[in-house]
Amino acid sequence: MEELDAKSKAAQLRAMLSGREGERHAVILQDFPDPDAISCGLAYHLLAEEHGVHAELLYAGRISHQENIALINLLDIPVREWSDEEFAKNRYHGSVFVDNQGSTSTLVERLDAAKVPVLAVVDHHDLQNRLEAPLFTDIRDVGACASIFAHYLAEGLMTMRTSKPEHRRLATALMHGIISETGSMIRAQPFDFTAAAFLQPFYDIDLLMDILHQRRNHKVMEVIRLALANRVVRAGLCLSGVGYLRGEDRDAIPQAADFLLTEDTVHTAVVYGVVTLPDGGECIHGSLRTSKNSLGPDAFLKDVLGRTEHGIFYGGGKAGAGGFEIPLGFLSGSDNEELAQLKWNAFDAKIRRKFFKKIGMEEK
Ligand SMILES: [Mn+2]
Repeated sequence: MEELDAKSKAAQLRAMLSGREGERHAVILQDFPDPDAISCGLAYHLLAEEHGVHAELLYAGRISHQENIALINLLDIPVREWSDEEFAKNRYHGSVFVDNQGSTSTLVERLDAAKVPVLAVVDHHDLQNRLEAPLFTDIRDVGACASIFAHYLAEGLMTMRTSKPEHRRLATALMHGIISETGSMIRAQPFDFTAAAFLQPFYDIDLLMDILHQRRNHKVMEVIRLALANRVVRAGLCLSGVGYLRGEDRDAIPQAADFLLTEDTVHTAVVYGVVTLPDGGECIHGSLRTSKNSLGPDAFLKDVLGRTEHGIFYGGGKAGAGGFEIPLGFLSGSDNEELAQLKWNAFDAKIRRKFFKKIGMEEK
């Protein structure tokens, strides 16, 4: 059944791409792209190229995780930060969302405003209903989005050759996406394993090692230290607020959550902080990691945090992991130290209260 379905999706994607020669597509990654998203973007870029379509990988936030920077540099992946002129002058014929459905990208409204139609969505998160009727949709409950693209390749959407450096780089990127997204295959499903088996003859072992063995920088170590010091654990739920962070250090948050989850009494770790955005605004970013099978991060975060006045959920997730973003709006901006501290204390207390209330462990 899975195979049949995969076949029809690959064929549908081919049909969507054919006859579009000369078009330019915007591949939208989440604001803080991870290896899964980046590798999917690269896969679409190369698949599109086969059909004479030029696809550009764009994101609105920042790439800061040392592993991701190494991935982009070592594999020469053409990804760049979105800039203001981007959607003007009918630059793009369509947009493509990979590893997200628009709910973790601030580019959706800008694409709407520029009347760029959504062509395709390929994702493995729960259905978000954020995007209007794409021509092609492939949303599956699998370990990594990169596995979906690997299956397209296995289905012959593009003939992979070990003699082609760009194909080896793509296989390496997708393999890295699968490894990092599935906790080194521990959370992988059969679909992810068959994807990895297909990629194996093509990926570059030395490059993959280089990307995986990036060391943590000082700031990440510092955020982990703060997360450790500030953590509160109740009934297996560990919460930790790390205060204010620069945009470029935002990826320290999921790394701190990964680390807090390694404590033996903890089944779920949530780390959050106030991140300064490029436009000077502020936004609370949080990451959830769980090893508890009965806890679905998507439903849990939606339930705990609710939604904005526009009906958009503050958070969401997939098996084992989730994230949330709460814009501070009017309360954004640099304040004097005292006001900044008051502001942090209020948000920190509010978030802790909401999470602990959900598990029946309200703070006194
Ligand atoms: Mn993913």
